[in-house]
Formats: sequence, C-alpha cells, structure tokens
Amino acid sequence: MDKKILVTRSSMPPLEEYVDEIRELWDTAWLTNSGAKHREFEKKLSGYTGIPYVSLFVNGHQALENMIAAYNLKGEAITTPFTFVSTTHAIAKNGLKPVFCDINEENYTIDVSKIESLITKDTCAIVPVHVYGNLCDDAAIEKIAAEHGLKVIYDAAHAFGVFKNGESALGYGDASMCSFHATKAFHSIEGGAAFMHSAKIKEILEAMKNFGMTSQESVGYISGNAKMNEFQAAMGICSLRHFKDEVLKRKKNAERYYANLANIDGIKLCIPPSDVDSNYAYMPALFEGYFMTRDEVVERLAHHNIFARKYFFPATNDLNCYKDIASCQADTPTAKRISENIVTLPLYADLTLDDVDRICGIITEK
Ligand code: T4K
Repeated sequence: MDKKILVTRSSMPPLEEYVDEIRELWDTAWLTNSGAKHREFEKKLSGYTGIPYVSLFVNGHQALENMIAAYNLKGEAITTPFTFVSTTHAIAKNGLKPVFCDINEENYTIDVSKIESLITKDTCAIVPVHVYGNLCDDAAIEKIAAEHGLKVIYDAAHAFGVFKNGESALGYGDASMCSFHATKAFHSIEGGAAFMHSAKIKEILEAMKNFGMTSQESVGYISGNAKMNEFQAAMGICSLRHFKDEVLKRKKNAERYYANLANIDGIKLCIPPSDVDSNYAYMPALFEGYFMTRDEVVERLAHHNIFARKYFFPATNDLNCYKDIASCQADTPTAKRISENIVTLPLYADLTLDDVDRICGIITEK
C-alpha cells in the first residue's frame, strides 16, 4: 500500500514545549475570557505583523462575521464566489446581500476592473479574499472604496505571514480576518483574529465576542460568544516561535512543485511575484488543456493513496443554499471555470521532496 498523503498535515510544536506553555494554567486555573496567554498571543501577533490592534477569536469565521457586524453595515457587500463558503456565510449572516464579482485569471482574487459596475446605492462594503494567500490588488480596491465611501474588510484567512514589500498583507483595508485553523500554515488548533488600525473597532470586537458585554452590568451589542481560550492561545504562541521554519520548509516543497510542473503545458501553478514573501499556504494547480481533467488527476492521485482537494469547488454562488437566491445569481464565468479545473495538491512542512516528486510523477505519467 502506498504511503497515505493528505492535502495537508498540521505542524505540531515539540510536545514538551506546549506542555511548558500550558503548565501555568494549572496554577492559575484561568482557562478563557482574555487570560494571560490570550493577551500575550495578541501582543506577539501585533509585534509580528506591525499592526496595532489585534482581536483574537475562537475561529476565523467568527472573526469575519463579527468584524462585519462591528461596522454595523446595511445593504450589499461585493465579494467573490471563489472562496471557502465561510466568506459568503459571514456576509449573509449579517443580513447583507452578497453581490458576486468575478475573479481575475492571474491569481484568482477579485477582478478589480469589474467592481465599479456592481456598485449601487445600497453597496456598503467590499469583502475581497486573498485566496490561497494570493494577494488582491489592494491599491485598486482602496481607490474604488475611497471614491464610493465603502468599507473594505478582507477575508485574509489564508494570508497569515504574507508580506508585500516588507509589509504584512493583514494591514490592508479597514480590517482583515485571519484563520488559525489546524489546516493553515499557522495555527492555534482552531482560532482566528481580526487585524485593524482602529482602536474603536477593536473595542467593539472585544465586547462582541463576549455576548456584547461592555462591562459586568452593561451589554452594548446583541452578540454571541466567540472567544479564543487559553489552550488555543498557548498553541498559537508555540506555533509563532516555529513559523519562520514552517514557511522555509513549505517553500522548499513549493519550489520543488514549481520545478516539476510549472513548465508543463496544460498545468498552471501560482508562483508568488518577486515583491511578495509568501507563506506557501496552498499548492493550487489548474488543469486546462492537459491530457487529464482536474477530476481525473484527483482520481488518479487517490488511487495512489494521495488525497488532493478541490478547494474551492463549487464556487459559492453555485452552492445549494445560495444558487436559488435571486440576488446571489451572478455572471462570474472565470470563477466558475477556475473552480471546475483547479485542485490543491498536498503541501505541508513535513512533506518530503521525495513525496513531491512522487506526486508530480503520478500527475505527469502518460
Ligand atoms: N475564509 C476562508 C477563505 C477559509 O478558507 C476559511 C477556512 C475560513 C474563512 C474560515 O476560517 P475558520 O473558521 O475555519 O478558522 C478546512 C478548514 O476547516 C477550514 O478552516 C478551511 N478554511 C477550509 C479551506 O478547509 P475541510 O472541511 O476541508 O477540512 P478537513 O477536515 O477535510 O481537513 C483537510 C485536511 O487537513 C485533512 O485531510 C488532513 C488535514 N488535517 C485536518 C484536521 C482537521 C490535519 O492535518 N489536522 C487536523 O486537525 O475544511
């Protein structure tokens, strides 16, 4: 039986390091509700990204949903359907209409040339996605938003550790959400964070993730519970210590994929531009005009015990819960086509170069 390889595998810090990190929780018995680990993790993330305000959440989805709520928006939000369904849900659960904009051919982020034609008197925000950690054209988005008075809230679930010209991509727009889920390049088991420049929004988010409470006897917002606990924060602190090494290991594997597959007709990979330091979160490969379809590639790999994933298929405007809603119907042919032809190949720190060569060999064997 061939070695089983999944699309990703969580990186674990040394067990003793995590045990040391959580040891003091047995003395303090303070397990959640903004404890010492929580505060330390927040501070470290702010230091790492250079972004002044960080608010931790139990997961990335709650960070995004609460971020949108914190701006108290009404009406329509322009977003892309080529993403994990969380993005669309976070908009819809805030009572906003998702208005789907198509994606560009280069890196599958929002096609900025198509945003303005979707703006109406009801548009309140743009919610772009740095899908796979590929960066949106933030300058163009910023310009459009400023001209039309729109908020920009990024789904940066995949973009932790991505820097452009030395600056963290989590600083773009009004606020950015990051996911620290176990499947991410950087994780705190489950977890997520909002990154922002506004002290006021941070204050609102701190209340919103704790039932809307602004003090023990005062509740300012109708909201739920979305707090990160101390065990998650401790894992995040450990993961951050090892993150540089994590990215280097991923980079080595990613570069092996580029060397093996980038020049093959019918296969397109996403290679980071020279001004971007990538986190190598995913290895998307587009199969168009290749001797196998995307589905045949997935099937052939599975036959060899290798489980690539069709992230992100179907496009979210084709999902059952959205496809019959009139306002969600949109002409996004590029998103549809890319979602039907793309696969994310296994990529993680502990994958070996031999594993990558084997995967590529299976894909290219005629
Ligand atoms: N926005 C975007 C653009 C997102 O991609 C996501 C999440 C969010 C928002 C929301 O963020 P979070 O609320 O999740 O923080 C996974 C993740 O659950 C999800 O976080 C992620 N995006 C999405 C793209 O993928 P599944 O259902 O595909 O995961 P699953 O359980 O099939 O795992 C995939 C592979 O990961 C497994 O084959 C093996 C590996 N794995 C998985 C787990 C759970 C591990 O190595 N360790 C683990 O603990 O959703």
